[in-house]
Amino acid sequence: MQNRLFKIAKDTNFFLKQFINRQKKTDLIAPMRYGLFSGGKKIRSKIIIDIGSLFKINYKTLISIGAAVECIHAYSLIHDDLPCMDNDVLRRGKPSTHIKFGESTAVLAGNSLLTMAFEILSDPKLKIDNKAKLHLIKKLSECSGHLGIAGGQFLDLSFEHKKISKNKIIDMEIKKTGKLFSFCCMAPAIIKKKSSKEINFFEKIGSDIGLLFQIADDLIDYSGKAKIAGKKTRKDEKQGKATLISLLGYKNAVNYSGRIKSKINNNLIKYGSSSNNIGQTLNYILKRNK
Ligand code: GRG
Repeated sequence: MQNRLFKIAKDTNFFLKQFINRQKKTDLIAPMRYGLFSGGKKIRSKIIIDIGSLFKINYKTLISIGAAVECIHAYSLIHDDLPCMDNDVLRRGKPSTHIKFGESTAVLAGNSLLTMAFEILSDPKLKIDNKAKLHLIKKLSECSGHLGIAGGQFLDLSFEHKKISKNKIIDMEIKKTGKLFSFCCMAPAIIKKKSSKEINFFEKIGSDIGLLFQIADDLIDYSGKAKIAGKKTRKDEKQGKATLISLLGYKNAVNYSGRIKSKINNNLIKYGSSSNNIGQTLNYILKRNK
């Protein structure tokens, strides 16, 4: 699993480096590269490859889609670390982008990465039928805006130091973290022009993976080591974050994540042994320590 993840990360980074190298040079490229390449597991690319293998989609096409998603992910982390958001000075064991390059540069590098995702998807070099391409662009924009990452981040910040119900926490986490995973799971079905029923099925699998991922992230914050995690831990409690651990307690949150994993695996049984890869990725997500 680890070797496969490294290979996918390497291929995604290679695609992104080539894409950026083809563009005219600007002073924002250094902070953009820092947000993209200063570590990062590229787990979202891995999920696109895993689900794409269920539909036998060409690896290079999937890597291009993964690269677009990783641009959105990198933007969201740069902005999440800003003083007006979660105010983090450390990311992936290194100074956050705004610490290294300054706040206004970090905002603009983040904006540029967000838009670069759509430059990648709309590139004529990406050999996907135009109708499917447009569908991908629409879904990725929806997952990134007020109905997705940005909306989830808004809820996350507005829930601080308040007593929030389980359903509201889940809704916030699905938006903040799950929507991008939904896109990763839907993208192969969209490329293959599957029915809206099948696309919705994968969208739901993605929100469950996002929830699993977020609980694992909260567990790292709760009990992980800052040196290994590459970021400060025990922050959620200090910042009064509404998380499933703060609501249910550590043990119940672990049990809940186990139930979500079984649910995802059961839903994918119908795809036979092709779903083994995504099963391994889920185990990795739950056991990860960074
Ligand atoms: C600022 C618009 C805006 C959104 C921020 C993504 C996000 C929303 C906030 C990040 C807060 C956070 C730590 C959420 C947990 C899930 C998450 C995105 C963890 C980091 O993702 P990894 O582990 O990161 O895939 P790497 O470093 O491997 O790329």
